Amino acid sequence: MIETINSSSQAIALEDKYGAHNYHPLPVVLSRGEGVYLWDVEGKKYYDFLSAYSAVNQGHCHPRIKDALIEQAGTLTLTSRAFYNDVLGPFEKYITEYFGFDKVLPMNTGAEGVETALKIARKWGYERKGVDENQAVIVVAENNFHGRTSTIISFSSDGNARKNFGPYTPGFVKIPYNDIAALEVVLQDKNVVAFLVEPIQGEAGVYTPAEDFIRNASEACKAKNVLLIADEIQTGIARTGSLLAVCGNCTCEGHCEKQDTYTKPDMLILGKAISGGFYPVSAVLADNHIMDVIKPGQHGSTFGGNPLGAKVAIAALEVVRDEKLAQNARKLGKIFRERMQILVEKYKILKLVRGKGLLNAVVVNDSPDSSTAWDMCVSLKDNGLLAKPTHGNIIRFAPPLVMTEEQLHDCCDIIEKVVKEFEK
Ligand code: IF1
Repeated sequence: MIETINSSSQAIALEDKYGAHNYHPLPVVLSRGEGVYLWDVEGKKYYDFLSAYSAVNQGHCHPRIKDALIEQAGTLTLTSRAFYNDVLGPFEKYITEYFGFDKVLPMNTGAEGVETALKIARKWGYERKGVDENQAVIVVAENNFHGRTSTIISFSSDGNARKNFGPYTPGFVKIPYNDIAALEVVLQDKNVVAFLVEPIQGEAGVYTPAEDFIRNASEACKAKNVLLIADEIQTGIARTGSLLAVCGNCTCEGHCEKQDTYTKPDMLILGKAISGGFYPVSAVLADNHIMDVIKPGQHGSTFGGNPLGAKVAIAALEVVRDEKLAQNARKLGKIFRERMQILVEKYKILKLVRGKGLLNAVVVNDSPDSSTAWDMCVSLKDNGLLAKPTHGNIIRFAPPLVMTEEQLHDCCDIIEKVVKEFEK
């Protein structure tokens, strides 16, 4: 029998009993979403300040993306790549022009996108750079987050994400994030084929590097014939106030390659918001000299490039451009950090605020082992705002990018009220 959910506690009990315990959710059970709002089973309304980890930048249930999904769902959903379909080609043209690359390889989840990029980089290393078989090395940053496959957790710094999942995939070296000198040292190894990096580290607590970090990393890699792979699964699609974090200070919602601000990675990994939260779609973008190392039978996925996901992704990207979400994220992000900075100065319980666009974090002035940030998030929830702590004492604030200025001020008032409560 399928149970009808009448209360939050009933839903929580079901998940607790029948679901694997691989998450520790905030005790709220959501049943509806629209724009920046979510509603729980009891009908209480919340501002969403997580955006499904930046997957719903366009807001919940965006009508334009919903229409695209419904129309395609009644037409053709999946063919596999054993045959062509009439949506994939137009999607591939659209997304490659949108981001300025020759080709795209479509997958489903973010982790699959990362795996795809790692495989392409290794193959490129052997076939184009001339690295000896099985000797390829990929450089990653400490405290990275790139997903949860066996290979990806092999180079994680997070003990909890790694422990007892070995043996680990070899071929990765770790350097401190935001450390060009350390990068230059490891690039001396001629077996290095790529540097995989988040332009801002999300999971690490929205750790923003020096302004010129990606630019300098790109130049260092170029000098050694090493591929720069940007994981923009979380930072991309207007989240940080530009179409991509690698766009730097450019606020246009499209591919413009303004030389003074844009750093073009050799491979770009996208996921999450390229489908606006409707359907898992991820993508790896690269130019021909890299992407062409992949031949039939060497990589793929049953669902990757399916017409339903492709239609949804086109609509989701159109929304980003037409609604000028990068500009809005930039404008609102500034206001948010200004308002949080006032709180940081006024209340001892807050240590600092950092971030870019609408990807921000507030560090709570307590030990990472304390429950303060969690308790604050529970109180925020009670006051109608949903956010989630990370690394114990950090609260990430990432609302949908369709938020208005008035709504943002309303949210900052809620946060201030809760901070005041905890100051006592
Ligand atoms: C979870 C954080 C966010 C990502 C980057 C790849 C992936 C992610 C830069 C993999 C995924 C997620 C997954 C999520 C928690 C989460 C997260 F808290 F870990 F840092 F977003 F803030 N690269 N990030 O951020 O994408 O395979 O999940 O589609 O529950 O594990 P995926």
